[in-house]
Amino acid sequence: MIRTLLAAAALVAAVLTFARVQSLAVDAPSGHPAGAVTVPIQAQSNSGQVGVATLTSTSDNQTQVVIQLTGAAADSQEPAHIHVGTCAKLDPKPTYPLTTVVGGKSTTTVAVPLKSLMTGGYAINVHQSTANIGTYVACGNIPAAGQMAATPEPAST
Ligand SMILES: [Cu+2]
Repeated sequence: MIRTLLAAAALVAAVLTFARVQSLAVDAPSGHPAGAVTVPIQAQSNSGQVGVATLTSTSDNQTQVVIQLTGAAADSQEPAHIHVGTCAKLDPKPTYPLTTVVGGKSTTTVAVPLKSLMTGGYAINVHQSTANIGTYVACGNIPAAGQMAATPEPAST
């Protein structure tokens, strides 16, 4: 009888311990980064400049933004920012400055988590030059997280 009770108590303890471990596992931050998002960049002002911006979550929860445009002159220097709004309706005041796009390329680490940018309320835009800052030559809307298609796992071969 005592032996049965002890066995039962041990079983309960084991179940509780297991439940606690499971709970901790759920509560702990997952080690997985938020991943990467590719934002298509479309030409504006008949610039002919198109490409992509790749947003990647860094290990310290910032966001690396890599812009790659074709159609930009090799010696072009084009200011770029993340703005509030969409390409159709942009707040002209930049929110997060990006490294100037030189010859179509720019890499910046922005001190904001990727998920905070993925609200559907931000766009990346590229200006013709410092002198012509009011002329937008390219723009892409950062999608809301809920709009992202799930990235399929690579098929095993
Ligand atoms: Cu801007």
